[in-house]
Amino acid sequence: MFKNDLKKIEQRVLKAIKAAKSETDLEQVRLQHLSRHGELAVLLKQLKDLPPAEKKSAGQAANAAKEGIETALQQKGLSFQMSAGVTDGGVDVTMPGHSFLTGNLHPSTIIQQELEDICRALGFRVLEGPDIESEYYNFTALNIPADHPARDTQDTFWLKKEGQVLKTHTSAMQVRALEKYGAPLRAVFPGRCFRYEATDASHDTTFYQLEGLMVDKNVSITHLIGVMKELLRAVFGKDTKVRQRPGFFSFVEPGFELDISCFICDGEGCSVCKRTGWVELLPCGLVHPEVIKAGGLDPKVWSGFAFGLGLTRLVMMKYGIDDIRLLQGGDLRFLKQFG
Ligand code: FA5
Repeated sequence: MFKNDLKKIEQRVLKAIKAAKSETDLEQVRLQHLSRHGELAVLLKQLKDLPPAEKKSAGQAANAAKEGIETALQQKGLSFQMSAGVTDGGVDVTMPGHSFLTGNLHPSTIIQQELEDICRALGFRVLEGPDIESEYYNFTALNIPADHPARDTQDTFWLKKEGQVLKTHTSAMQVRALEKYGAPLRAVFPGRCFRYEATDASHDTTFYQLEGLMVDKNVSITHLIGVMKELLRAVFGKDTKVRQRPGFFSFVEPGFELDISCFICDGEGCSVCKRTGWVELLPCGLVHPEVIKAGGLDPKVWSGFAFGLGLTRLVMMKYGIDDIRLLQGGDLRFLKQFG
């Protein structure tokens, strides 16, 4: 009996809600059916007099009916508000929202962070150096003699202030780090480098390198090759085709150039690899005793390896970017594809 009455009232109220043509109508329905003296309230008062066996399920049915009615009221109310917004100059809630321009990381930053994580896992600490560097740390401390062509204005942006340059390579951090932390040391220095040179598909005047330096007792080429292989495998997710050639840098002895097979053309030859199929990526070698000395350490006790990874070139290989200049071009259509 109770449930039958409840059902009838519920149907009546839902019908009235449906038929309401305005918010005033809706309010009328609310007052008439749902106020303290409305028929629903009157019926609910009978709940307490029901036999105990019926009370529980009757109570549940009453709650469900109340919830159904409240939801219907809310929805109908919302539909009035929405159509009012569309027609009376208020907020049109059916309009698509404004899209906000959100930034994303630059591909070089993404790869730099990835490399930093890999190096940390190999026990290297990450250090940063200044962009404006002294001639001493950039050249002299690295055993680069005063008449070395690398100091030539062709390659270096000299600053007006005597003895100051825009860092030409991250190797400039080697002696700074040795002076500060001593040995044993395992550190990487990501950083921006600047060179006064003509640009092409694989050369820019500003680019990034990631330098690695390990100084300890009895460090050998085996350590160097092991770390290089691990680094490349972690970056590319597979063994990468590499070739090793002798390379000359005043601050390493012996020195090597580690090239990787060009990812842009699959080693076939393109403008990025200058038709050779190989990209110069990872020059490295054993730290020259003069550098160890400049760092305040005894080269008879300490030895080490260093590498200077071409981070920007690595970004090109990883993402298949065939012109380095795109990376600094500031074109959002290009930059938005990453991150
Ligand atoms: C150096 O800068 C040495 N400091 C590397 C080094 C470190 C050797 C430690 C030994 C031990 P290099 O000038 O070859 O070397 O540059 C290193 C890498 O930086 C290159 O292989 C290349 O990947 C990248 N690179 C050099 N010049 C440019 C440029 N203009 N634009 C983009 N990438 C460049």
